[in-house]
Amino acid sequence: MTILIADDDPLSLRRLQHYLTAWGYDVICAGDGLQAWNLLQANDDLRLAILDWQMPGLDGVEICRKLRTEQPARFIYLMLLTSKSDRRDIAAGIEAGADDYLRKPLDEHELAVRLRVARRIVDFHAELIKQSAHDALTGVWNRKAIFDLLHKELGRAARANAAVSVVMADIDHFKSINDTQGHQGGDRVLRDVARRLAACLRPSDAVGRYGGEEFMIVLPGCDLSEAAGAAERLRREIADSEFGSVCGTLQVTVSLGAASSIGQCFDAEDLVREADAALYRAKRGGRNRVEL
Ligand code: GH3
Ligand code: MG
Ligand code: MG
Ligand code: MG
Repeated sequence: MTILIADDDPLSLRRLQHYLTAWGYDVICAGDGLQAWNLLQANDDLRLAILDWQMPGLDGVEICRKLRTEQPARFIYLMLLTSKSDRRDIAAGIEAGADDYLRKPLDEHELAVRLRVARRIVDFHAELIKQSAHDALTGVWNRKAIFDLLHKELGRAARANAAVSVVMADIDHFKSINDTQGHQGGDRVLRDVARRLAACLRPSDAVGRYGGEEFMIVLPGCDLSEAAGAAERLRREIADSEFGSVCGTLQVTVSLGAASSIGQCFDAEDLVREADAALYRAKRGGRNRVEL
């Protein structure tokens, strides 16, 4: 975990850095408030910052207030570092958006226990974020998360004049799998299919559960023929696998439809609609196949 620390007093900064690195944290240092602000903007995945109250340019309280008002949806745990002990000052710091404060001169034990509180909240938040983006049954991205990802990739691709492809994959005759295996057996097949699809993809690709037994795969940088190749690889992986069930092994197949954004200004919904139409053709054409 990375912590941003900001203090205009080099000695105090070095002391804080010393403790934190000794406890295994990665530390980013800022020597004044403006530098701290710029580092906060450049590293939007920072989850914890310790900011000296009094710094030239932008002070710690101003940073807290600016972050909370300008980026209210951003999660970051903020600790103020201060020699102020007046209760009204402390309350003002917390009112500005700080989560906690540390008194100067820094006490090692107090730092350790307050950091423990911070970690509990930061880790809990990270777990909530993770759960809210993943499908509980299969562990792949959920529908909202995979759509968000597609929006992001399309934006990036438009700026870089690159392609993004979408593959929709739907398990064939899944209702009869449920009918013969029971709902729990069907769930197991869903989990296995998701795992195998994910294992077949490159790290830059992503798979999400679009609905019931339908998966959406986002392939950044892939044109339509590369997407067709990827979809065929996925089809074969599922068709060639043996799926465990209570009564021996089970054959499962998927039908897939692919569409690509290249050369056209598709928005996410259009692209998914295209891929869905191709999937429909794959079903009509006999299932266990890929259509474009
Ligand atoms: P096709 O080849 O045309 O896709 O036929 P199908 O039977 O796969 O498609 P259909 O849409 O008719 O049925 C999908 C079934 O998936 C119906 C629904 O009960 C089941 N299903 C949806 N979500 C879940 C789930 O989370 N667990 C289980 N076990 N079944 C689910
Ligand atoms: Mg200072
Ligand atoms: Mg189906
Ligand atoms: Mg379906």
